[in-house]
Amino acid sequence: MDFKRTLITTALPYANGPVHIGHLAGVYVPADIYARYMRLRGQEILLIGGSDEHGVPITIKARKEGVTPQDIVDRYHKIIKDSFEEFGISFDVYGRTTSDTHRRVASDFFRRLYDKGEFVEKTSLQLYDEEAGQFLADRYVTGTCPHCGKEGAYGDQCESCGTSLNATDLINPRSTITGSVPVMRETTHYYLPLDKWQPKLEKWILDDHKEWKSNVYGQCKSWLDMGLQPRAVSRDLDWGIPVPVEGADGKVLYVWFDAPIGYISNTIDLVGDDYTKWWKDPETRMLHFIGKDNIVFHCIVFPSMLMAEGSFNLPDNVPANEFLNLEDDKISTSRNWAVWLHEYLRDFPGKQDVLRYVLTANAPETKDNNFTWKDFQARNNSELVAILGNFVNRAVVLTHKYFDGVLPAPGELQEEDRNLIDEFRHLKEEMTTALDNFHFREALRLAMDMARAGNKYLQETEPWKMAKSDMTRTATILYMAIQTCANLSIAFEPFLPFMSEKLLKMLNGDKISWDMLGCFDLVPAGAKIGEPVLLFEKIEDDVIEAQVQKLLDTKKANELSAWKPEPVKADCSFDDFEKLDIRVGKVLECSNVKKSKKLLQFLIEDGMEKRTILSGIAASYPDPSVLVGKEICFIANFPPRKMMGIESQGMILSAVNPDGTLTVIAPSADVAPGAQVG
Ligand code: B3M
Ligand code: ZN
Repeated sequence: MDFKRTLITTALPYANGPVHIGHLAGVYVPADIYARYMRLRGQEILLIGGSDEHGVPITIKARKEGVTPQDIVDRYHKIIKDSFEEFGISFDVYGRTTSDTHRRVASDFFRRLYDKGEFVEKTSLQLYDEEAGQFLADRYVTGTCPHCGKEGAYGDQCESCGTSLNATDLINPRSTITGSVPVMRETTHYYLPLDKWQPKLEKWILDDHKEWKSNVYGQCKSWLDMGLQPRAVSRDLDWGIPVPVEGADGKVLYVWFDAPIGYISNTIDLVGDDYTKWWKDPETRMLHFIGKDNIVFHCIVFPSMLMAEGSFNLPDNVPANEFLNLEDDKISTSRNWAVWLHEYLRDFPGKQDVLRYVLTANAPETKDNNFTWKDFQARNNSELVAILGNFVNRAVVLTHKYFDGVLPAPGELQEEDRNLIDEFRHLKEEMTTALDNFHFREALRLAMDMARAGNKYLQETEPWKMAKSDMTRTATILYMAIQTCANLSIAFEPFLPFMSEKLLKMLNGDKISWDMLGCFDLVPAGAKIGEPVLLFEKIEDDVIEAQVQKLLDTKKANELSAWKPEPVKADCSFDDFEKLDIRVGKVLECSNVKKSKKLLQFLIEDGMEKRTILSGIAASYPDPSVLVGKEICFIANFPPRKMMGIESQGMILSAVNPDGTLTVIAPSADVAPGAQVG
């Protein structure tokens, strides 16, 4: 490592909702793993986080709820900050972009570029909502994507194909405030001429950073190949940091201009004037942890801002991840299709590490990946419990059983002992390379291989048998097993910090470092080993089923809210209607038709005689007896029809529900059976 210190930034989540597993897997868990790893290596680092509290998503949410944007960001900033903390994301600072520091820093930054003449002012036609009396930037407008043709693209980005858009690019634009069709109106904005920085960016990324992840490098290359355009960095909105220039009343900084400056402001909030060491010293390297939808902003736009300013470092790497899906469906805040961190912490208290483990083992590092509750359960039960937890438990329990919990001195090492040490040194080397290259899935797998090696060692050496004949050898084996536990507390610390702390406590250890990993004299002979504590516990089926049910309920609620009634059919004359004889009848009997999944057989009192009617509604009435005694409506003059060998004399009327189930239509008060409906 030829740098002195590392500044690690994490994308600032919009404070318009809580964070979910997609955010965690894409950004915060990997950043935290890396930060913890760096700390173990004794590196000087800062992990910077904070909420992004400007931008249209926040004002839209506020408008929907009838509260102020400040109310929204206060609420979610607290939820997000608290849940990150409880989850063990080890931020050195978690700030917010509505802070005084940030307002000042972002404002000064803009002003510096303005004074240097780095902006161009351009007057253009923009979409304007006459009903709302407001320009429609970014997410205030939706329409058809000009690239992929999908409806529902936003004015700043099409979520379907990922293309970044200008609001005026949209086909058939509509205001998301009023739903009206916007008109064009003139307005003036400040533009950062990205094209000016194109040659520098090309050299910096395409020539000098070929080591970047291929998804990141590829996206940058395609942007650069298309040719960069000037980008507006102000907006006509009333929520944001005012443009600090005379005559710019009613204009605020574009959220993507102020948000990355938040990394700087949050550093200043933490270390004051010392921030220059983190941002301007060429021996400091900067890493941006982000999701793939933020690549262009962190690799092209923000670096252009930094180049235009002139005194800041550029990022050294931007290890962006792809997306995580949930149960094979795209995670979505607006559709509530997510596992929310604060809810997870409530439903699974003390199980932070389980989620951290699953999200890392399944991290969307090179392609989109999928989270399922079944996989979550399986990884807990058959990996954390059965491999890691089981090994530590056996080592500690046996040490208590044979040596009263006092670590014995080892005898002479034998081949199996030396193999174990070799294997750990080898795995450590591989792990170090994986971590240095941001391959966290791989690094975690290697850490798990260490636990596997521990189990294999116990399986081979069988101390429970050895104790019957050779206590010296048993002492060596358990000495080795406890050293293995100590190694595991180091190897897993970046991934499972809560487990690591518990384990370290059991071993009565305190300080750990990456240098210590691979050493087999970490716990001294004679040390007292604490009582065995279960590190992981089995997760039962009913717990998982409850989570799956919650998602099924969400799916149902979404279907319901997306449901639209069928369009009205072509005209029907009154004469046509009169031909139908609709009547009220009373259900005397109702039961399933044998060998049919669909049909119910009704016996109806129709005022004249009794009639049998078959109806294909069995799936909606698992217990048909609930219909007995009810009055229903039926068509009395359909010609009789045979189904499953039974003659049906009419048709029961039912309503089709949004989820496809059927509900039998009944009169609103008692009606004499046989009465006509009309
Ligand atoms: N708030 C976008 C997002 O959450 C944005 C990130 C800002 S990082 C400076 O995807
Ligand atoms: Zn598109």
